[in-house]
Amino acid sequence: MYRRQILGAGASLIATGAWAQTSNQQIPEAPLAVSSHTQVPPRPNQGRDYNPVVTLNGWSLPFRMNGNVKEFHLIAEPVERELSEDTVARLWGYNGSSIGPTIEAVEGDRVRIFVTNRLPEHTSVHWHGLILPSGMDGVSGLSHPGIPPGKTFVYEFDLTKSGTFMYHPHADEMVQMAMGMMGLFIVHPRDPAFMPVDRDFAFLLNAFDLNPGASVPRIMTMTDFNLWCWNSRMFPDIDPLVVRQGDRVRVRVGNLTMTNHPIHMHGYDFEVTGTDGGWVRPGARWPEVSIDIPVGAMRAYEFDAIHPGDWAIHCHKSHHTMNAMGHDIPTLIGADQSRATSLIRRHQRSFMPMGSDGMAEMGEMEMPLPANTTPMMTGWGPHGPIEMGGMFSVVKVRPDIAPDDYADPGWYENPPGTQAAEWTGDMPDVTRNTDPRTTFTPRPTRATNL
Ligand SMILES: [Cu+2]
Repeated sequence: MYRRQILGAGASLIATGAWAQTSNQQIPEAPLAVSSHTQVPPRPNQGRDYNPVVTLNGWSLPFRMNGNVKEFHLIAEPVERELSEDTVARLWGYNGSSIGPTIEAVEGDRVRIFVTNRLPEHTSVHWHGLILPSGMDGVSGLSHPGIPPGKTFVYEFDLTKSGTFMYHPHADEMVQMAMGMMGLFIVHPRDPAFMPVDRDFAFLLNAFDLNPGASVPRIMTMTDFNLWCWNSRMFPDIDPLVVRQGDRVRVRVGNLTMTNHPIHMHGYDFEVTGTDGGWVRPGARWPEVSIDIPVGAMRAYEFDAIHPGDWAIHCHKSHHTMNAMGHDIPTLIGADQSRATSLIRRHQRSFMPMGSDGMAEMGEMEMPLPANTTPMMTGWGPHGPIEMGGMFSVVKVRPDIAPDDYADPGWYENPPGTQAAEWTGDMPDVTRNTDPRTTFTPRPTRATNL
């Protein structure tokens, strides 16, 4: 049935002339995702050579060469996605996954992308940031009619520049993006010597409003989402960014949520080298340790991975490194809950008062949770609970990693004398400043013993 549908759609496209030169060929296969773990793509064995990107907890869409044209096949369809090992969401995506597979091609390529719609409503694909003919821009109703359910449309254009781009529907956009429809589109430079890197990571920031126990996101939410994801995956199950010490590393981040995300990486300063508008010239780059990713924008940054260790990388909005949480809970820091606890326990014996001393206990406690949700603060490191969630992962830099190895090397062992530890000597007197006015510290005099 499905094969008949796509052949039928292909025949109608031939009639328009858009696909005339390949009319005797079938639409390329549409591979499906089988896993929520990072699948490192192989180097291309046809077409121009490039160094593939590593899509965190994602994959790259295989293509075929048809003459000089690189052909891909996307299928827009309902998917099931493990947002974490404890939370499965019923989303809409592409080729079995949300986010959809990353499309990788090379500057100068001509691409032909078949899009089959298996959703219950029409869709379209907008190629965010790419320079292309107006009729290929994927705004339903404006660029072309929406792709009806069961039909296949074909997009075809030349890739005129390299860079970091993305794709998403421009049809019933609020619903289709809230349901997880989006993917990365990476165009590699034609000249492999242009800004080469050893490791090239990519992820999209996306968010869902999914109540604990539910599996279909609420689609009407404007800003108060409760699950903050990278590539439809959240901590503690976002794969680490595994790096060999000394590698030149690029990280590409795009934002398809409804708020900005300051992405902060520990251990390094880095330079912003690209946006979805293009590459930043060397003289215009500046150092950062956090890079704000505005809504609907992409950034690429680079660094030389000279410092070994386990380095946190996360959104700096602290509510975005949390999993499902109620936002209406009162602050109980300093509150005496003993009387309320005894009253509540008359009706619910297992009631546990929490929050009087802060929320860190949430990170250690293994409380019974409803099915299909992930703890708000979670994850265990080598030294205890990490108390994070959502948009958090770890950059793992190690000297002894093979060039194409991305397997998790485990936790970093800090060399002796390089880890903070308890002070067990005498405690000096603590100086307190009780004067609300600015206090000037006198310059040290020459007599000060250096
Ligand atoms: Cu954020």
